[in-house]
Amino acid sequence: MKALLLIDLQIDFCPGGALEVPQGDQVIDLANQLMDQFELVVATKDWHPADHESFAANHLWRRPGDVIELHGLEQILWVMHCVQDSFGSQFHPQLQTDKINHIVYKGTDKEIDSYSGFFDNGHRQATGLEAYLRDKGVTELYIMGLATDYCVKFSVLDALSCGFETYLIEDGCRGIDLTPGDVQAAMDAMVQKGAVVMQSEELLVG
Ligand code: VGL
Ligand code: ZN
Repeated sequence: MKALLLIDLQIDFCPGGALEVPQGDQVIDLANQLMDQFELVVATKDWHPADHESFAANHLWRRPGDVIELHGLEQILWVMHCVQDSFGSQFHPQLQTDKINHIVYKGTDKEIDSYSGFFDNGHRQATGLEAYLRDKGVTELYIMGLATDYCVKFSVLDALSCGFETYLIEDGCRGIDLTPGDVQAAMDAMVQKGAVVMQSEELLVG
């Protein structure tokens, strides 16, 4: 059984959003097309409380991009984004959400960030995504979304360590590249751990 996993296709990660990923909106149409090719579609939502400690605004004198130690983990500070129930936390308005079977919420604990859709950044708590996929009999995961160098990367790495056959749909992803080269390094890291990089057309033809 195969499933499509859409990572964080939310307004805040698209141009005009709080934490915009360049060209993030360009993958929405692709997601809509790909969803028709899958029996099971799961989407993640970055879903932070307003007092989340990954937000620079919640630390005196800190600015976005600063790196701090947060409860024992290195943490990049971000602008406030994807606050639970806020406008920016919604899926991109063009995303055909009726085709999504299940939504996984992550980053809900204010003390720890969660780039991956599977576990928080300290691997302390599971989101329930792995259990859900196993229950559905999923063995192959096709992953796309935002952002390549954060939430896509860590979701792919966790998918691999959970034992899923993991495909990264490259043209369905866009990255932040906070430091130029981050996206390439993320791609290399995913491939090195066993992810298969592919293009959407390989799923759309035929
Ligand atoms: C993300 C930074 C902070 C992402 C989420 O979706 O890649 N990046 N929160
Ligand atoms: Zn976040």
